[in-house]
Amino acid sequence: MVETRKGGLFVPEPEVRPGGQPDFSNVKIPRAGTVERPPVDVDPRDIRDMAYSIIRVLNRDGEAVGPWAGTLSDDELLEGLKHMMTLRAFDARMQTAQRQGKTSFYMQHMGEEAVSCAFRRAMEPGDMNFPTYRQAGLLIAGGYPMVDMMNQIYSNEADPLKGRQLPIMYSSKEHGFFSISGNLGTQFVQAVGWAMASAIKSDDRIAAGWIGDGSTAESDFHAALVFASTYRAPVVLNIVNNQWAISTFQGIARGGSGTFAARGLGFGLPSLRVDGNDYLAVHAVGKWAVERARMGLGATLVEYVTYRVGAHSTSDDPSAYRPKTESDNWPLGDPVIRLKNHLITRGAWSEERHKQSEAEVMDSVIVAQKEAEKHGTLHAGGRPSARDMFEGVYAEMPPHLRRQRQQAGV
Ligand SMILES: Cc1ncc(C[n+]2csc(CCOP(=O)(O)OP(=O)(O)O)c2C)c(N)n1
Ligand SMILES: [Mg+2]
Repeated sequence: MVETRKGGLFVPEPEVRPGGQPDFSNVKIPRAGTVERPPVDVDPRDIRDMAYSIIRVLNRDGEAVGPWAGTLSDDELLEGLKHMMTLRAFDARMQTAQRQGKTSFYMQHMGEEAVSCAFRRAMEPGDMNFPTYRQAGLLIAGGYPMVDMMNQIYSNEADPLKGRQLPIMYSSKEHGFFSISGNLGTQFVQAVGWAMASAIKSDDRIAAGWIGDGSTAESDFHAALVFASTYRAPVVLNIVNNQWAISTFQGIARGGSGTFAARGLGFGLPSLRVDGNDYLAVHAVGKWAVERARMGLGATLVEYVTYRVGAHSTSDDPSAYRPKTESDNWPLGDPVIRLKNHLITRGAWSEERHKQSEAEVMDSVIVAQKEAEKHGTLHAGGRPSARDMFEGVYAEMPPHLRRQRQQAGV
């Protein structure tokens, strides 16, 4: 790792900055199919080396190989491809909508679609995700209506959250998607707490917590691991390592631990790393961890190795801090193209069908967008009533809020 010194202090630095030649030679990538698949009741002490490897299923020829292959049928894979393509088209339209002033803010998932889309398919109804803003794929793959997502983004009169959340901070209890909190790291402690409550009630529902590479530097991450490991909470703890935390590279939060997964070793947690751009690998590892949790065997820490291709948000310009062509050099490729190629190799898909499907998916997103825009956008059309801001917190409204509502005249 490159380091600078400030007096006696060592400061990790990214290998390359804008203008430099992208270099991922430090990312060690094992061949697909080479990492073992232990039984779910394995003793975590016997698989410590998995925190330093990467579980991969899809090889360079688009074949599914090794012990983690075989969890999904052709139809399930085609569905997964459609979910990822939908998320990508959704992102493209909403990014443009933000530039057109229809919403104040948007965050894309480009390059990371497999992580949330495939993981969602490893869960069961009743399980609960505690997501960040980078997991809208959980909703899309979980069948949540796109129109409702757009209504939320536009804060319009049909916004299910009535304008009370930042755009993209969705919430749907029915779809196992806990209200997104902008305060990163909270997702981990809340997921562990929810999972502990489920276990206390002898329920078999499990939780999944989500955190980014950068946010693992928050105290909440470490506190969550204490409770998750001590009480063997039925939770899957997902770290999405997309290499960047806005403009801060992953080496700062990772520090001397070698990998993010390795953070779990000191807690005695099974700690796996997986190719986050490999839909099949994400699904297989998700299934393994979910099953472990559901069987009462405790928490699993999973690091998804991926890359944030787009800007952090509509308020960010990555060309200020990383080479423009860095994403082209990312060695794990594009999750959509890799699954497409795999399906072609299986004889279940073709380039022509893919092109046609791309157009159909985009059409369905545009139809949803037109429907949502009938209910208004940020500066035009219907908006939530000011009265809504007084609702939804207290079962019985306390007197001071009633007074404020009267003063507001709503
Ligand atoms: C507790 C907290 N501190 C700081 C922020 C501001 N913030 C928003 S996103 C972000 C970067 C997060 O990076 P990472 O955890 O890697 O997630 P990614 O955006 O890459 O998915 C920061 C610092 C925040 N939202 N919450
Ligand atoms: Mg990140």
